[in-house]
Amino acid sequence: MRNCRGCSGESEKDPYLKAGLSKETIEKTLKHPCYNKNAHDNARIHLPVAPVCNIKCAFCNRKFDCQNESRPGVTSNLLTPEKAFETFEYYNSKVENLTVMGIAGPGDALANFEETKRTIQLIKEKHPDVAICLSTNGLLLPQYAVELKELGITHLTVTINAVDPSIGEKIYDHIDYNGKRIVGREASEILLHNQLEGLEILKNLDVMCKVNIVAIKGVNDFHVKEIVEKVKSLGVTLTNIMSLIPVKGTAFENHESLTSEELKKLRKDCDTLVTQMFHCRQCRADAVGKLSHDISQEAI
Ligand code: CLF
Ligand code: SF4
Repeated sequence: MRNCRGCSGESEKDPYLKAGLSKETIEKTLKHPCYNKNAHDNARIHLPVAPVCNIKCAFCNRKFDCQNESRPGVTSNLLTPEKAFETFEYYNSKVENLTVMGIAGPGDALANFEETKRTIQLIKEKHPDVAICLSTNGLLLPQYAVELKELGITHLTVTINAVDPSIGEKIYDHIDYNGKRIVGREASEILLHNQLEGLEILKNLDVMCKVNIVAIKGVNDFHVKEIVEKVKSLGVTLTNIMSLIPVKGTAFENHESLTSEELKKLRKDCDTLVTQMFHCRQCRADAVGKLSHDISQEAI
């Protein structure tokens, strides 16, 4: 049975929740350390099963993890779905309160759909209570949104860095779509169209959606509020603004980042529209543990 904002009572207590979620998804959201800042004692694990990416962000160096949801300049080891399942089992026996499994790269979760799907199936079958969380650039979201819901995902992040293709074309070099490489304004238009259509489909599918935004000084930072307003109109109740961290070997390698004060101000300004994440750690694609204490590189 689906709960509305009024009858669940939870959304009023916690603005991180969106209307129309089932009781089960609300419970999983309350135990999700990214979606609920109070869930700091809950842990998440990222399973890096998605190596390929189907777009090219100008700030991304593909030697490293996807920057739209990860710490720049970090490389994660790749896993097959079976190995990922073993890894989950291992950490689940060692880490308390492991309530979320996320796929956040190192490329795009949906550009590697078979691996993503198999991994979800393996975890879901044995651990139905674990929240399944994905992050994506959204290019393939309209194609897979319904299937993702059927597979049991409860949380999904789409990174949207522009809702105006004339700004988007400065951020996205190309997309690989339907067997073709598309560049320039057209690439940005298709990407945006699919990101918004994907969110529209998920609006009524009992999936808690978040939008990540990489703010780039002088390129899209002045446009972030418009992005937040647009996704709000599609039912998104949580956004996560991150500052670009320039990476060597990219067009933005010498670009100035937002200062922490500028980022805080941007988040505060946008917080009046949609609840903002202030506690993102820009994790690795193979992160494990609480947000405040990543143990992926520790021997346990
Ligand atoms: Fe991972 Fe992302 Fe799911 Fe969280 S991270 S896929 S929503 S389980 Fe969280 Fe890490 Fe920030 Fe991402 S702190 S980078 S927002
Ligand atoms: Fe890189 Fe992620 Fe952009 Fe793909 S979506 S190009 S992996 S930052």
